[in-house]
Amino acid sequence: MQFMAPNQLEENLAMDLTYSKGQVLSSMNSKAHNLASKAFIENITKNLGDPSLFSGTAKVEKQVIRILGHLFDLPTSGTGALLTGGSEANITALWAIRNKRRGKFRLTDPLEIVAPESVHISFDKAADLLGLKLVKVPITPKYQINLKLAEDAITKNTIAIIGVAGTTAFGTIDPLIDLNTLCLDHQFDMHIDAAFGGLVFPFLPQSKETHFLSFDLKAVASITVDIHKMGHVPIPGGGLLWRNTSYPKAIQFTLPYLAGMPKQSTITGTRSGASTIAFLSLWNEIGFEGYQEIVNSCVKNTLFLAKELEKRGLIIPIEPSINILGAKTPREFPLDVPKLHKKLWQKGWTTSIVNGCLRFVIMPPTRKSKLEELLLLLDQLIDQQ
Ligand code: 0PR
Repeated sequence: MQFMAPNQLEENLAMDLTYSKGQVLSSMNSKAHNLASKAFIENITKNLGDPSLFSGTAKVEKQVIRILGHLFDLPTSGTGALLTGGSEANITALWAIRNKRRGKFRLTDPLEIVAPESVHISFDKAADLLGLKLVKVPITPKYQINLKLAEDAITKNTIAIIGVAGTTAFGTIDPLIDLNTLCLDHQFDMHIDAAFGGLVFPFLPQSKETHFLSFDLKAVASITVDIHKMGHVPIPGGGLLWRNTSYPKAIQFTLPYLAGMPKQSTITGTRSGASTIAFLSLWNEIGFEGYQEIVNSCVKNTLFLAKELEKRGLIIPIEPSINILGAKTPREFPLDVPKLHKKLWQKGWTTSIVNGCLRFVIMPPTRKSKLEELLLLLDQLIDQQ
């Protein structure tokens, strides 16, 4: 039986946009580094779900956890897992915190998580799946959690606070040191969603001093850090780091029918090791300095775009600290944000609209020369009005 005309598959795939041109500015994923793609393709059948068959790949996962952990001062007692992405990592993190903490509560107590309004939708999914109440706290004009309101939102049923390092909207980072103090005062956990920012902030100058994205903050139970975003490996690749083994143990299942009776603390059973291997081979090749170079060039290009947009009369409400930028059009501007967004898409440039701003995510294929092309197009669009 044939479900499609023979050439339909090619036709359908030809409809997709591609990252390599550097015109996709709406995505946190991008074209993977060539070295990572090569390693990925060579290892597509590796399964982290069966460590007795793939004991070498299991070792690679441990090494990747150590590398990622090193960026955030993960203690030697720390551990982690490589997952499908930030959503799975965030859901898994809350699953572990819920199971670890729920013993102290009656079954009927609705357990609560306090989070900034800026959190990714994966926390709404996690709360729904895990039967948790997600209490969202308003954010400040700088797009960070409002600390006073966060404190007010805490109840006797609160089990954790979420901090975001690199918000989906504008790449901002919550005041982690203050959130840590709040958590220590009330004796509950903190989870940091650094799905995007986790492989950005550690490579910026003075990052540790400014942001303290680190397990040195004693309330931090876990950190999400994706390798398929700023890690430049093919999808799917997410990472979750845990301060110690008590968290994965709280969600641990033994597989008695597999050789070696492996224990799993992950949602999925079969788990591709390809992106994990791709990350290690890329890291072995380019290392900390290589990542630093990529990150700093993305951030430099973002600041260049911000400055040029401002020159053209657009408003940048939040000074970008990483490679995500939001821009507004003032009332008198010839094009409003939805119109600009639409016209750019028609010309093959994808952006998104967040909080009334045109949002640009500047990934490695979008070089400065590409941004100059975009600015030229913008000038033409303005002239045409
Ligand atoms: N945490 C943060 C801070 C995120 O920004 C995202 C994804 C996640 C968690 C979830 O990660 P996964 O998508 O890996 O599960 N943020 C992007 C977003 O929702 C994901 C994305 C990527 C969307 C590429 C579109 C796209 O083309 O905007």
